Amino acid sequence: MISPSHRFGSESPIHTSVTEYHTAIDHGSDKNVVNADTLIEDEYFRTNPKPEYLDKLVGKAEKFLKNIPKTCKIVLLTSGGTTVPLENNTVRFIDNFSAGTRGASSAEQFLANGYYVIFLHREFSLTPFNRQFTHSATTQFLDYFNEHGELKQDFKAKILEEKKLQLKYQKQLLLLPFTTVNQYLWSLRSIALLMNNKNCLFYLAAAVSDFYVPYSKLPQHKIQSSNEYKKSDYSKESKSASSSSSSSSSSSSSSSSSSSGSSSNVLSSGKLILDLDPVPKFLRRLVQSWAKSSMIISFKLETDSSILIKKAKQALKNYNHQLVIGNLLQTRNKEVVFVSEDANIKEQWVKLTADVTCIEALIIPEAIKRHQEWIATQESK
Ligand code: 9Z3
Repeated sequence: MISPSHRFGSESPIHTSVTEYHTAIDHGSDKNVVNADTLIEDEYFRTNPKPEYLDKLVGKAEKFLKNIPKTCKIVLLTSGGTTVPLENNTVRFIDNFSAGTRGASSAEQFLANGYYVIFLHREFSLTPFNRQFTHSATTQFLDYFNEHGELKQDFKAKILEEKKLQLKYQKQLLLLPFTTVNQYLWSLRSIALLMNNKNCLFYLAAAVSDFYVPYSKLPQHKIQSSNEYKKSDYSKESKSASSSSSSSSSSSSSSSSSSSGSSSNVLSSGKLILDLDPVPKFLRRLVQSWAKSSMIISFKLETDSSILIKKAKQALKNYNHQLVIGNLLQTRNKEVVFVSEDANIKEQWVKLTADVTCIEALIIPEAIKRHQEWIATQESK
């Protein structure tokens, strides 16, 4: 890790991929356990802690939004996959597939079309203008430079091209990070509440987990494999450690994977059983309350082509928003399908052509056209 004195850049960045130790609680106690059946969207925020850095993130969003002229269009664009930590001091987590290509490339297109962009993205995933250089399978960072530290001629033209764009749009773009699904949800809600008007568009390309471990069931420490360290030994040791420590943090029985109320259970065979809760349906809350005056575009990701359109239609019916863009994992870079709330409009496939090699260059103009049409219908109401 780079120490603060060696950090590049002036402003201190928000880091989302670190554990927030202050939120560790005693999961050995049944009083913290929340019944998943009764967990609705609002209860989620009561029972899953607000990220420590959230106020700072919201402050950045407020400052960015304050400087945007009233008539300008703004998009909140989400990108990358969310993680689901299995432990509070997170060693293991479940991840959702997404490199962030769709999001980063879409952001570039929105900027080119005059939109202001809040880019809520998975920390360290692809970002606009950098994306072609930072995650290359063939070129590592230092490969861009010669032995004198100068940029190699081969890369100069492309880097300059992207650098110019980055500078051109720097005032139009705000990058905000998330890592866990909890951080994503808190950030989405907070930013949505600031953007609830018809000039704002929500373009939800992030791959958000459908399952998670509620905070009330999250083991504090690394889940122990039963073979290498028995729970009874662990409890004994951790009790004596906590009684000799001045800290009031509760480490006595919470860390074991098999403690009461925990989401994970290591069987005597060594198998790990995970018990995940469904993530409450936030899209409904976004559409009906947080950003009810804005247009919302969600993405539907499937791997089975026979259910894609059906699932996209189902999402529209369930959440009542304006547009679902469906895509298959296997062909997501080549084609997508627009499924709209208007039953009279048939699904519209958008596919790469011989002269357009970036699918987002086709998706975004169509999305913007629909946003304009939607604004016009809102104004005529
Ligand atoms: C998408 O479907 C995105 O297009 C991809 C982009 C994740 C496929 P990459 O970042 O991939 O270019 O590598 N995003 C939405 C995925 C998602 O979680 N959708 C939920 C669902 O399908 C609804 S919010 O149920």
